[in-house]
Amino acid sequence: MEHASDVGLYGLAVMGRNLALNILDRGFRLCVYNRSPERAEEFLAEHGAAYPGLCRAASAEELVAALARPRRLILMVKAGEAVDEALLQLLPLLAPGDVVLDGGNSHHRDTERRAALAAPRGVHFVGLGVSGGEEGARNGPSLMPGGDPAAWPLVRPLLESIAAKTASGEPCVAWMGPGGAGHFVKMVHNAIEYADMELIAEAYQLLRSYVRASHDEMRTVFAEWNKTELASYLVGITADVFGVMDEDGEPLVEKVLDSAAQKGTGAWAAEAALELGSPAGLLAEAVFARDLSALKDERMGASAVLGGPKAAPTGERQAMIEDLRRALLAAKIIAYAQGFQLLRRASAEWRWGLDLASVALVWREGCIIRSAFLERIAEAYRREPGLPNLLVDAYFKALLDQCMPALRRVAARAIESGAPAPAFSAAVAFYDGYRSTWLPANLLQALRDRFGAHGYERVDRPRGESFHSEWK
Ligand code: NBP
Repeated sequence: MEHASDVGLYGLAVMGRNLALNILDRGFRLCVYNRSPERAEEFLAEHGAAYPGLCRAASAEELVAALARPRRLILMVKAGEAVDEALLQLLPLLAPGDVVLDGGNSHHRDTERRAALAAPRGVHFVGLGVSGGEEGARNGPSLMPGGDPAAWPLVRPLLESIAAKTASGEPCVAWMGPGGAGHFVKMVHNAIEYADMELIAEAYQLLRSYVRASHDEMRTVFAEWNKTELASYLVGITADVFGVMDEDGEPLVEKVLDSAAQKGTGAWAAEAALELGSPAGLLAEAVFARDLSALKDERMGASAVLGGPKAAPTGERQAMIEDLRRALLAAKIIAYAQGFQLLRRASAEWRWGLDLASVALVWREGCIIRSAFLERIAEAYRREPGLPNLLVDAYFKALLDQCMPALRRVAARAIESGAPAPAFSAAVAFYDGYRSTWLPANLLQALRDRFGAHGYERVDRPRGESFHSEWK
């Protein structure tokens, strides 16, 4: 087994197992290791015969000894302490020039801390964003590597080989940047995924409650929307979900408890947006909407106490469905605009030099937010790499001109009829805020100066000059 393997994989839960098969299918010799030996034993028993290039290590020492140098070792363990424990175990065994890639959903700051731990040994630590769930890992994920740039040439052939490919054969992987850039981009991907899903859920709620569409109709509506600018993996699988019936013939989705979970990356993105001062209310609302849904028992109690409108809005059905399609498209553009604005802020703050066109291209296939729409985002950043916000790109501005009136109607109808649509509402608020030449922040500044002598700038003086007044 000595030095026989091209790649090592540490961690054989759902993602690790699927990634292992993907790596083997691309012709790499792979050595696998898992903390509990049963998982690795089972994996070898199941797949050893089909893949002669597969071997199993019984310890971290054996895993490291099995790898050709410079070693390429992917960690696919639970994000958090497990990554630290695995890295501390491996570091003393590794040599200068070896590369460790953390394929989990780690926080970008943890990645930077770990890279600093690995650097004195000459070991390159790469934060590798992996998207697409188990299906992506198996058939080709979207990959977002970042960290020590010296590692890129060493891992590029492997990552390009296992990544998802576009229709024209381009691999959905690109070097994101130094430090925690790869994991930060993956975190923003997840925040956009949360927003995409919440907007779809709000459209479903309104189709159900005020268009009173049947599940069969909703399946058709989403399948039709999937042929428009909304064409995407998530819209496609939404149509599928409406077509699945429970044993009693009722739509299965209605049997699912309305209490959503979250694993943390969406919340991290909202925290990063707050930290960097990058307005991302829609992305944050998508996380809070899950948190609110999880208060199921409290909501049940409050529904008996708090009043609100009951009447469903009326209107012509087809016109309302088309309004919902346009509202979904406009709000989706705004969600992506907030996500890319956050990436731009982070890149400027930490000097990552993120190529936003390249980020959009990497998400075109393999990941959960994959869609044709991302090609348009890439084009926008190719046209103008310094674009301040996607909303002002000519292509997206034209779509927003067509769709914003519908988004306003949908958000207003939702509010009037008492249907919570926080993401649609946040989308309108961001759009209007971003296009305002004047916001009431002058009063905020005056109040801050009144109670805390924070100072303020004046409209009739150059920026940067601070004034203080007696407001009493
Ligand atoms: P899990 O996140 O469920 O982690 C299980 C793996 O971590 C097992 O191999 C387990 O070993 C190992 N592990 C743990 Br727990 N503690 C350990 C420790 N102290 N030392 C060494 N190994 C330890 O696996 P997953 O769902 O395959 O996800 C892997 C990573 O990929 C996570 O960061 C996840 O967030 C990310 N991710 C997941 C998805 C998805 O769809 N599931 C998508 C994208 C990214 P054991 O067998 O001995 O317990």
